Amino acid sequence: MKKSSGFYILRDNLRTLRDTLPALRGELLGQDAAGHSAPRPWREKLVRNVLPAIDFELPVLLVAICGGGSTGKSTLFNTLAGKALSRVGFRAGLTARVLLAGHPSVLSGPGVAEALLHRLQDTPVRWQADMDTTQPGPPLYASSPEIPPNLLLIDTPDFDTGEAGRMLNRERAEPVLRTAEVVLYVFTNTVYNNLSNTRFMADVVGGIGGRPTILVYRISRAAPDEEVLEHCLVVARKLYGLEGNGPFPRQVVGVYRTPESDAVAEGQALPRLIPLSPITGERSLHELLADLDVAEIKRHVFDADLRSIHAGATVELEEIRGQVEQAQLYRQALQMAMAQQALEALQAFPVNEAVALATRLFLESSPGYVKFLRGTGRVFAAPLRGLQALSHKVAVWSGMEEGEPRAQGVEDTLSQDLVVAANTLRNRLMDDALIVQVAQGDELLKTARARARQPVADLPQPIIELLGQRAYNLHIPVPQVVLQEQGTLVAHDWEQTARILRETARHLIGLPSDIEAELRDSVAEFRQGMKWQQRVRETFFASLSALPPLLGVTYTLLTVNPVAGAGVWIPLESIFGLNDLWALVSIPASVGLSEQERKQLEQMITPVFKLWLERRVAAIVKTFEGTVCQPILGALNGLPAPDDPRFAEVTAALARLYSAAP
Ligand SMILES: Nc1nc2c(ncn2[C@@H]2O[C@H](COP(=O)(O)OP(=O)(O)O)[C@@H](O)[C@H]2O)c(=O)[nH]1
Ligand SMILES: [Mg+2]
Repeated sequence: MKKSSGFYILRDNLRTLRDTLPALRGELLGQDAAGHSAPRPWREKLVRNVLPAIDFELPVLLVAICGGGSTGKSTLFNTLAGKALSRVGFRAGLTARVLLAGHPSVLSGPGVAEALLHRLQDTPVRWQADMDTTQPGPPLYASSPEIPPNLLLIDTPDFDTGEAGRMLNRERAEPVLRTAEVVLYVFTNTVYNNLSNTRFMADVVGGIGGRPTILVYRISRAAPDEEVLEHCLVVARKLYGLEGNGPFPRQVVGVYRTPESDAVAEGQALPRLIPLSPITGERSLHELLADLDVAEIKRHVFDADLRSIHAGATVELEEIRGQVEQAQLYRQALQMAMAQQALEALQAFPVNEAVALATRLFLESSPGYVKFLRGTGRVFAAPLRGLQALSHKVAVWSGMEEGEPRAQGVEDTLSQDLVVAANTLRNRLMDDALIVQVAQGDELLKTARARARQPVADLPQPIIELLGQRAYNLHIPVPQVVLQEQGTLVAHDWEQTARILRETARHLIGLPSDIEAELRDSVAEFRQGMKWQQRVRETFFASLSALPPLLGVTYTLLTVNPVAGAGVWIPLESIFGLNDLWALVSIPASVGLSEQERKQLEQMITPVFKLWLERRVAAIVKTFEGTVCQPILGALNGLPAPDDPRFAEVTAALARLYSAAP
């Protein structure tokens, strides 16, 4: 049973290669394109040569009995089958066609025989009577429980019988002999040294990398074993083209002698096979056949095919993996492009609300503020009401509450900017490479470099273009499936997208309520961290209350070195993996903040602003994903991921194929 497990491993590995790689390729190119692509030579070999001999529920070997005319092949065949399936007789060339016999569990229908003999012209037909074998025709098959289940036994026409000047039977026998995985060579004392026969046999057995052979030598009982063995050695070495003296070639797996017997000729007895040589041991032919290691023999027979399958499949696996990794890189670049485009759209967006929220939260938690208000006498006895009043004022700035009517213009500008950004994004997607700007240390840059370092044949590589000291343009090649979607991109429905973007713009204005709790925590944290000397002076709050309406914001991408000045620089590097991204919140000089106050303002605003921006960019990216980028994302989502378990399966299948076929 241990031996058959080797067969199942081989079979399953080959099935994995047959099914999994084309499946991955199909998902990668789209089934249509994959269906039209040229078949790979390694797959042709696998499907046409190797699998027909292996893709069975049970391990089966094709064992062909062959030899010259009237050597007793059919008699041996019948003996092993335990049935008179093949017609025997003294007439040379009596067997005129191929006859297969197998255990009923293997040969219940023509399927297995057909598959194993797929290289023959005719499909096998069921055997009816022993006379059938004397008439030319398609191969016959019959079942017999006596035959070991691990093999299909084949009786073949003589290869040395002539008829009308042609080796007619040889033509009938040769294809099946070349298909056979084990050869049982029967020869008699009269022909053992026959040059023509051994030449033909050498050609046949040596044909597929030297197939295993069992020798059956019919010779008089009078001949001593040593001499019989000597003859067999001569035949064996000739079969495998070995010169001079030496041991049996390793391909010879058994040697038997069978005595001439009138009882056999008269049909009164079965031929007796006597094991010779240590190779055979004491095993009967039946035992030896049942003992054959199917997987090992198949690996041996198909060695050349398995090697080229291994090589071809390895190349294809690497190609597919390369394409999948490239698609992954493209996906990441697309995320970045969407985020960048979202930021562009937000540039004209008033940041006041974010700053206003920060201010409000800060003030609400400030005992100093209460003191300040008290000092001015404004909230003398009613600090709470005063706080509420200020909250309202801030809320109005931020657009959370209706105060002065909010400028309709903001919404229009924003939705206009969003349409422009969406269009720019769409145009970027139509290019033959997706170009994104990144800074030194960006994850995407690292991934692109890694991909460029391991180029895959025929696959365009990412191009890394140095823009400035720390900035790069990445040209990310467009995956095949995305190229196929470019037609859909051209046909984009802008009216619908504009509608969705307008809706998005409406929701972007105002503060998302869910971030307030998060912000409150960060303000509390900020306060706790403040030292006595840094305690905010009351005047700071006074200035803050006048600040928000005066603030403006600009974003600067890839700014190398923000210079301190009238503005507040907010690093945004944690957002969407964008590096070296800064937002410059400009503060008019008239506000008159001291350096310390500016610093405090910066500390206060930074978390609010980051969160504010993050939520907005995320909302816009989501809209892009649902509109302009939708066809591309749909195509990308159908692709295998780099960590798809099937890659590991194929890799393991290849490793097991290789370790056994080094
Ligand atoms: N004397 C003798 N005759 C045999 C022996 N084996 C087969 N025969 C006879 O030889 C003739 C040819 O045998 P067959 O099995 O048809 O040979 P094939 O042409 O190789 O298939 C038949 O009449 C057999 O009965 C044997 O061991 N001794
Ligand atoms: Mg015969």
